[in-house]
Parts: sequence; C-alpha cells; structure tokens
Amino acid sequence: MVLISPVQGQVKQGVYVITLDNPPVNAISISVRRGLISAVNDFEQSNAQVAVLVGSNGTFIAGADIHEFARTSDGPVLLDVVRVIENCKKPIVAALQGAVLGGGLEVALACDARIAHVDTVIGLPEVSLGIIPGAGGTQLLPRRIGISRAIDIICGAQRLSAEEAKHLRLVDSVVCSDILVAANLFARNIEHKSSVRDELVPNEDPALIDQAINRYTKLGRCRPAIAKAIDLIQAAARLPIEEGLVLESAAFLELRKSQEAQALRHLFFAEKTCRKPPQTKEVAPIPINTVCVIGAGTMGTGIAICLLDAEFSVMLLEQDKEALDKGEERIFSHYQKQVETGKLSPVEASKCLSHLLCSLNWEELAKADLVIEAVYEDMLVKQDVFKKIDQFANPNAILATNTSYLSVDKIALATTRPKRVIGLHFFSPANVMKLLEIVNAKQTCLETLHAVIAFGNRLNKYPVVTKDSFGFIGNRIYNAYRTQCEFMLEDGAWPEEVDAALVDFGMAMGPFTVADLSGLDIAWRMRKTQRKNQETRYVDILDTLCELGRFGRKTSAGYYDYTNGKKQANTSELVRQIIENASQRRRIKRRTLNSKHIQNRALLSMVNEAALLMREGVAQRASDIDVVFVHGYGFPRWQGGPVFWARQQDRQQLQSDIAGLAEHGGNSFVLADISILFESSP
Ligand code: 3H9
Repeated sequence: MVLISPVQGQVKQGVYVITLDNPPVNAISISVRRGLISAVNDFEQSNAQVAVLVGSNGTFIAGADIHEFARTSDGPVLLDVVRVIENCKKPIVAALQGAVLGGGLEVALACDARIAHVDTVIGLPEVSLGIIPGAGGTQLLPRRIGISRAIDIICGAQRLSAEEAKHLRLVDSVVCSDILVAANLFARNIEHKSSVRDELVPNEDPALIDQAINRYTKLGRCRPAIAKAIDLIQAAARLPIEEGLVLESAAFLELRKSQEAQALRHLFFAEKTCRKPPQTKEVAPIPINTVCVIGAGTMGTGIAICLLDAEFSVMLLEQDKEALDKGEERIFSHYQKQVETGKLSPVEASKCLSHLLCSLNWEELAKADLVIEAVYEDMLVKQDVFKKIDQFANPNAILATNTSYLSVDKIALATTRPKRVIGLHFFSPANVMKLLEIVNAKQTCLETLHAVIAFGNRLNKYPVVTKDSFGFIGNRIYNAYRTQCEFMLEDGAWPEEVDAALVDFGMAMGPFTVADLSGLDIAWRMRKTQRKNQETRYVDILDTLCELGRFGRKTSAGYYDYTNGKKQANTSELVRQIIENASQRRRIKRRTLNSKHIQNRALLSMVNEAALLMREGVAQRASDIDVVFVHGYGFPRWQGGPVFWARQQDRQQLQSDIAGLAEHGGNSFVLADISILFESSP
C-alpha cells in the first residue's frame, strides 16, 4: 500500500505551494510533521523564490493532533518543524483561513508573513487542554505583541478574529477573497526573510503586566498549565529565545502527562461524542426553523432568548396576558442590556428581536416545527398543556417538554403522536448554560431524536441523550450528591463546611449555596410528592427551614442568613440549632468531618449513582455523565467529571469506599458495581 503524504508541494506560476490536507481540521500529526519538513526541504531545492503554506478543507491548522498526546511521540516534534521553516533560506507565506489554533499559529508565526481570510479564527488555546503552547508560542507571541497581551491570549485561551490579529500585527493582511489566490499575489512581493524569533519583547508599563498576571493568578492555583504559561511568557523578556524554548519544551512534555491535561482531553472528546447522533440507519431529516415556546416564565423566556440568538423564528405563547407581557419585557430588557454592555450592536439586537412573536393565540402553534413546553412542573398541568398543544400543532411537529424530573412517557400519552414527543431539559439560565439533556422516551422515533440532536448542536449546546427515568442523568446524580451532603449535616458538618470543602475541590458552588440560590421551596414541594419510606434515612432539615419561611436567598434566609442586599451569606445560629436537633433526634453523636472526608463522600455518592445509571441504560456512555456534570452542575472542568475522577482512583478501594457509604445511607442506599464505569468506553 502506498501512503500518500498529507502534505504536498508543487510549483505553481513560480510560487512553491505547500498544501496540507489532513481532514477534518489539518491537525498536525506525525505524518504532517514529516510531510512539512520534507516539503520545505524540497522548496529550498526548487527554483521557486517564495512559498505559500495553505491548508485544505477550508482551514489552516487546528493545532497539534490531540489524539497523539496520550502516546509517547515519535520524532520529529513540532518545534523541529518550526525550526525548519524559520531556517529556510527563502521566505514562506502562511495563507490563513478557518482555524489557526495552537500549533497552527506557532507554524504561522514561524513563517515570514501571514495573510488571513476575514473569517479566520486565531489563538493559542492550549491551556484549555491543560498544556501550554509547546512549539514556540510562549516565546514568539510576547516578542510580537508584548507580555500583557500574550498573557491574556494564552492564559485566557482567547480566539481572535483576523481583524483583531491584524491590529496586533499577528497577520499582515486580511482579505475577503480566495485565500490561495490572495496569498500567491502577496508572496510575489515578498523579498526578504523576516523572523518573529529575532524580535525583542516590546517595552511595556509594568503595571499592565501585573494586572494581566493578577487576572489569571487565582485560576493558576488549581490550573498548573496557566501558572506555567505565566512564568514562560515572562521569561521571554529575560531569556534568549533558545533558552526560553528549552524551558517551554520541558514544561510542555511534563504538563502533557498531568491529570489536568488528561481530564481536559477526556472532556474534549466527550463533548464531541455527545454531539453525534446514534450511528444507526440513515434517517429522514426533520427541518426545524420555527419554534414555539409555551410559557413565558423565567425558563420559557431564557429558552426563547437562546433560540433567538441562534436565529430561529420564535413564538412565545401564553394563556395569560400579564405573564406574556412580563416575559416579553424580560426578553427586550435582556437584549437592551446586551447592547448597553457592548455584547451586541443595536443592529444585531434588533435582528434577534425581529424573529420574535409573542402571542396568546394558540392557533399560531400550527406554524411551528418544534413546540417546547416550559410550564409549571406538575404532571397534570403538563398533560393538560400537551393535550392542547396536540390539538393545535402541525401533525408533523415535534413536541418537547422542558421537564427536569417528570416522566416524558406519561406526558407523551396525553397526545396522539407519542413518537414525536421528546424531553428537552434546558438548564437555567437557558441562554447561558451549555447543557441540554435530551430525553429519549419509549415511543420517541429516531427521526425525532436526530432532529433534536441537530437542533441542540445549532444552539451550540451539548445535547446529551438520556432515557426517561426520574431526574434523568443530571438531577438523579445531583439528588444522590445532595442527599449525601444532607447526611453530613446530621453527622456533624455545618453547611458552610460542606460548601467550602466542595468549592475547594473546584465545584462552582457548594450544595447549600446552590439550594439557597435556586429556592428551597421547589425541593420542598417535590419532596412532599414523594412517598417516604420509614426505613429510609430522611433528613428533614430543609423541611423545617421551609416551615419557618426560610426559602433561601429570595427570602434572605435559608441554610444561611443573607445581608448586604442578599449578597452576603452568613452562618445562622438558628440553622445550627435546627441541625443539632436533627442529629439528636436520630441519636447521632456529632463529630468533625474534615474537608477530604466531605469531598470523598460527596464524590463517592455521585460515582455510585453514575454506575447505577449506566447499568440501567439511562446514560448511553460514561463520558456523557461527565459532560452533564461539568456543563450543568458546576463540576470543575479540570477534574474531568465524576466518572473521570473515579477512573483515577484505585478501583478496588473505590468500590469498598462506596460500600462504606451504605453505613451512612441506611436502607435507601443502592450499592452499584462500579466496574461498568471502568470498562465502558469512552
Ligand atoms: C497544540 O496545538 C499544542 C502545540 O502548541 C504544541 C505541540 C508540541 N487534533 O470541534 P469540531 C477534530 S494543542 C485532533 O466538531 P468545529 C474533532 O475531534 C491543540 N482532532 O468542529 C472532531 O473530530 P470528530 C490546540 C481535532 O468546526 C473534528 O475535528 N488546538 C483537533 O465545531 C471536528 O471538530 C485546539 O485546542 C485537534 N487539534 O470546530 C483546537 N481539533 O469529527 C481544538 C479538532 O472525529 N479544536 N479535531 O469528532 C477546536 O477548537 C475545534 O475543533 C475547531 C473546529 C475550531 C478546530
């Protein structure tokens, strides 16, 4: 078998054109590195005086091949390629389009000039993979744009437009026309080699550098890649380039093996995987252009905004005029704020709003390809609404419920078209949160499932498919986690200790801060509907708080007392008394629980529930569970998610620690065999 190199060189009208073709994104794999070195050598031997380096597939280079990071790499490394380009005796012009990311930008910076199509996206996002630029990025970028901007771009994993990059002198010219034609013309006028590596880091006000460092120092405490990048970028000003490059290479190789890097790589692929529809037979696509959202409350309006942002035609439907007016007002003020804060131009905001229709007339429903119900979380209410939707909606329309717990199967039975009914569980605020749980109910057909996965992708969300089961993936695991945290209150911890331990682990917020923020009354209402088993360990602290009218932050009192315009959470002596009483009733001798103990119990409860969900087939893949927790529940990205965390532990020890949870959980605890989390792939 003859292997064709992904890099080809050819003289065209006097210019040596090096074309990189490694679909889908021209990632720099070992064969690309070999091919690039060979093409540059070939160019040096040729009669052509200038070369253009261009990528196929509408893109330049999206970086080093991430698949290779888990393996020991064969030479040559990317820095060797960069050196060959820099040392080439004749100039090379980089023709940029699509993604110019990571190693792609490092290759481009090694070239003598850069011309970019206006749609190019440029950046060094390596820290989002737990690594640093490893082929000169930390040394070349500050030489061209200064330390403070380099810190922002590298540590913030910023992605620049072609125009922004031109402003920073990272590209020489921006064009709207065919990039290869433009680069060929541009190349003909290049006479000399001009290398970024020979430049000196520009002088800068030290205060600006300090400010840039301060912006990332806190993050750098739990993110080694960010801390290292700051050091290396500063070193660029002190050290000769070759010394800086040696330090950079060593740091890159070290970080590549780190747990943070492994976690972030795992999520990179998990996020791509969840976006793909099931690989079954071909299905006929159901186009979705017009969406009707029923219910103009906080959730309904959040969903409407996220649809408008993605340029869908949106109808917001209500039965109640006052509620509709309020919802409409909320949407308008959202876009007004976007304009005031410079996030959208007035033209962009009006364009979004021009696709919105607010109505009380249910006959409008007939125009929708997809109807999303976002009304009160109550089975009877939802079934009534679905009967009505079924009556008015187009017979081919997909009907979705935004329930967060209730059975989609049961809701579907209220309609005459259960195969077109599905769950779309948005997370609040729906226009911000990236997670979308798709509840594939028993009768949902494949066409409907495929259509809503495509819909989720168009919203730029992570559409994780789950089976219909109480709480789906996210809330089911969150319930187990929160319940374990409640047990810890009775066992001896205070809310602030549990919250602090979990924030220390990296959770965006502790469970009691979250509960106060989302309102304790919602959980209280839900608990009342669930039958309590006498054998089950049930912590009634939340019920007592609600009986006292302590519904959380909105009432200035919940697990905490709130002062300073509800911003400041303070320990409540009354809550401590309520907790102590609860321990006494259960005859528990309170003891101090340290941070590690709290973190472990909380994580073990998540892992146990994750294994149960996999065994029951509620989650399709273990990696989906991690996507759900990172994007819906504030699990720290650099810890990879509960399943990734579990896979880093000793399996037998983990299983026995989980068995130990039963001691705290009483009869309600269902012990899972966690092997499924280790054996399933991804
Ligand atoms: C680096 O460069 C280190 C160097 O400094 C030093 C080295 C020494 N490798 O996102 P999409 C795949 S680190 C391998 O759905 P989009 C992706 O898995 C790298 N594969 O498309 C998917 O495959 P599949 C720094 C990659 O249009 C397919 O491409 N670079 C890579 O929404 C399509 O991806 C980055 O961090 C890669 N580097 O977005 C850039 N990139 O179809 C990361 C993508 O099998 N990538 N794939 O699932 C991105 O940001 C986006 O993928 C991109 C395209 C904007 C390029």
